Amino acid sequence: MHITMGQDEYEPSEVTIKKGTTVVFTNKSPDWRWPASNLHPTHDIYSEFDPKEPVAAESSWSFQFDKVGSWRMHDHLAPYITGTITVEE
Ligand SMILES: [Cu+2]
Repeated sequence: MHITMGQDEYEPSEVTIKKGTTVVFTNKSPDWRWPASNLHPTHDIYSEFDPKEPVAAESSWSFQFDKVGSWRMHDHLAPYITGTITVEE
């Protein structure tokens, strides 16, 4: 599964995956990106879903979703960019 981090949005911004799926977040914006669990700024709802550092332009960060649920996310450096990853059994 692949999500592009663009200038102003995730593409796609809503996805449904099976538990254990790895999602690759690729930064196609010219700026740093930082995908993370809500809530901003602590990312406590799914604290492992957080690269803990920025993702440079043209770079990627991968995360394996092992928890079933509907996980809202945002960009930590541009919190108006939001999305939802739903993880099913
Ligand atoms: Cu944040």
